[in-house]
Amino acid sequence: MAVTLMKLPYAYDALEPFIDEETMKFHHDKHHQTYVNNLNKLVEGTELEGKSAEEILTDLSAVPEKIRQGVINQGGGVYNHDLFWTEMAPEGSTSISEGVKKALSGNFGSLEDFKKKFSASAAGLFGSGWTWLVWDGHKLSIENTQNQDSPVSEGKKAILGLDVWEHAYYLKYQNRRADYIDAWWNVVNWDEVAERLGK
Ligand code: MN3
Repeated sequence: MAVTLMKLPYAYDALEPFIDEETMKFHHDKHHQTYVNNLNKLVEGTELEGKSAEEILTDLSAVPEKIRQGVINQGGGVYNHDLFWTEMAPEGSTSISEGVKKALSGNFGSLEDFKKKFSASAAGLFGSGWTWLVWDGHKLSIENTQNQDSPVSEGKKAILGLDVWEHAYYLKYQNRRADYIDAWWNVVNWDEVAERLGK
């Protein structure tokens, strides 16, 4: 079966006023859909057809060289956005567990320090890309990736991801990426972070 566009787990306006409805509609229905369509086109007729974006990205050496960069871009666009929608929730609907607090404090000093470091990393990313909290099997760290490059391709597990492409915020925040990042913290799905940390 071809890769399909994930359904949003909430309404388009559920993340207002932090992430606006119009941005959500364009971002999910247009941008994400395009990655889905393009990935399906790329893998059609290859042995990758029928695999999930995550499966494909986890083993890039199995991707024919001719389509590899395309698959990194389009497959990353599918997988990263699936994660992004899941990692957000309406304001106040989730809370930070003691376990998550402890894990983040242990690695970054305190929860506030973690947020500061993550935000600074996202604000400092030049061009288009993502900021991640990742688990490499030994420790948690914050890292940026360019374009749609995904931590899963480096054998890392994404715990939390923030899309800092301009399409993620430009309609509401224009050039004010820092304001978008500050607002986004209000809609982080901490239950999902706990779930991913626990595994
Ligand atoms: Mn995006």
